[in-house]
Amino acid sequence: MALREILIVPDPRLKQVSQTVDKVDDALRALMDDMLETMYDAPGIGLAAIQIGVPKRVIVMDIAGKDEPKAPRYFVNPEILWASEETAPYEEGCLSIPEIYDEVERPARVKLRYMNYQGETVEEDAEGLFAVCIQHEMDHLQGVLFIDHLSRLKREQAVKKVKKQAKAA
Ligand code: K1U
Ligand code: ZN
Repeated sequence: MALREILIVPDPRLKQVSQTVDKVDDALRALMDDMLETMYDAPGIGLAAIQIGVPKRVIVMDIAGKDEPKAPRYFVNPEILWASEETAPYEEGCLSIPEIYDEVERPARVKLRYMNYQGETVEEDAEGLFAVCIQHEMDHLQGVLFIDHLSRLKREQAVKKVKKQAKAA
């Protein structure tokens, strides 16, 4: 397993649309292992492959609380089959947009289909933080960042702040 570098805005690779995965094989599992290690190290609760520069439709996640055992999850070629009309707000963050947090409104519940670490197709309902995180990560697969859901002013301010942090580092 290896730690990978997380891309930071305004890296243009973050705007790429990721490609469908053909099959879950050992090479893909090695990528998912690296992603999980990188996510835990950051630390974060989710990571899309494009955030480490790999344009594949792959997501890792662990939304277990800090006093709970680790609960890694893997999503290959995730699809949203259904989204609730009811929405819910959540103060989101992103490892590619360090130190910026803002409220995003998304469907409160979604029904998903994806392939897991073993390559099995799974259908599952998501709500709460799971629903927020999977929608945030699936946006990454389309080249969409949570700041794209904010006003142009807030988005530009966020990118400016991140650029300033990078210069100061
Ligand atoms: O960059 C990412 O996509 C990961 C992102 C996921 C996310 C967080 C909040 C709402 C939606 C999606 C993060 O993990 S940001 C860091 C974070 O939320 C966190 C870090 C340490 C402990 C708990 C949370
Ligand atoms: Zn993100």
